[in-house]
Amino acid sequence: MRYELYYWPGIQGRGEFVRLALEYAGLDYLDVARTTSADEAMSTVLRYIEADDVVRRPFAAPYLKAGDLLIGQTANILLYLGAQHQLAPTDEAGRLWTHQLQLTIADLVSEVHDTHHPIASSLYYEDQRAEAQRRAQDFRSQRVPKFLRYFERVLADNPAGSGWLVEAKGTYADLSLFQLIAGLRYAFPNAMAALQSQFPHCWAVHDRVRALPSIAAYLASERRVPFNRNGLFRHYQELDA
Ligand SMILES: N[C@@H](CCC(=O)N[C@@H](CS)C(=O)NCC(=O)O)C(=O)O
Repeated sequence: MRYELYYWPGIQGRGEFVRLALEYAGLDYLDVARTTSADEAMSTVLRYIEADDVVRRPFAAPYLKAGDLLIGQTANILLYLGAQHQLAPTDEAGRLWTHQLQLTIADLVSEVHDTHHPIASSLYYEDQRAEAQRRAQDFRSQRVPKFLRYFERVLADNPAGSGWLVEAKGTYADLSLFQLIAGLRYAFPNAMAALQSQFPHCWAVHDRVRALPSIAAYLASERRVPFNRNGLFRHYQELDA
C-alpha cells in the first residue's frame, strides 16, 4: 500500500515527525502536497479537512491516508505506523509507553510554536515580538531544561540500557526526539549549546538517529525540507540566549 501524507510542502513542521518514521521504515509514501504546484498546495492539504463527504475528518495537518483509513494527529499517526511496521513494541505496556513519550514531545512542540507566536497564530511574528521575547526567555531557561531532564532520566532509567528511549530497540519516539533536538538547535543555537553537556543521553540519541542509514540518506536528500522561518522551529536571533 502506498501511504499518502498530507502536510504543508514548504516546511518540516509537525509533518516531519511522520516523514521520519516513513523514511526510517523505508515505506512507500506520497508527500501529496509536494507533488502539486504551489497554487494547489493549500487546497490539496485541506482536501480531507474540508470535503463534504468525509466522515472521520482530521482537524488539521498532518494527516495520513492509509487505504480507507484517514488518520489525524501526529502522535496518533505514529501510533498507527509503529504498530504496522515494528516501530514500537507490540505489547500494550510498551505501545502505550512509546505513545506517552510521543505525546510529551507533542507538548513541547506546541510550546516551541508559542515562542514565536505567543499571542495568536493568525498574527505576524512582528506583531508579537515583545511577547515572544518574554515567552522565549522562559522557554529557554525553564521549559526546555525541564523536558530534557525528563527525557534524560527516561534514557538513563531504561532497564535495557540500550541508549534508546524504549526497551532495546529504536522506536518512532527516538526519531521524534532527534527531530526535537535538531529543531531546537536550529532555533536556539546558543541556548542549546549551553545545555548540551547536561544531557548526554539525549544528544547521543540525536547523533545515533542522524547516523541511521535510512535517516542519513533522507537528510541528505531533497525530500528533507531545510529548516526555515515559516516552520515550527524558527531562528530569530533575539529569541535565543
Ligand atoms: N495536535 C495536532 C496539531 C496539528 C496542527 O496544529 N497542525 C498545524 C500545522 S503544523 C495546523 O495546520 N494548524 C491549523 C490550526 O490549528 O488551525 C498534531 O500534533 O498533529
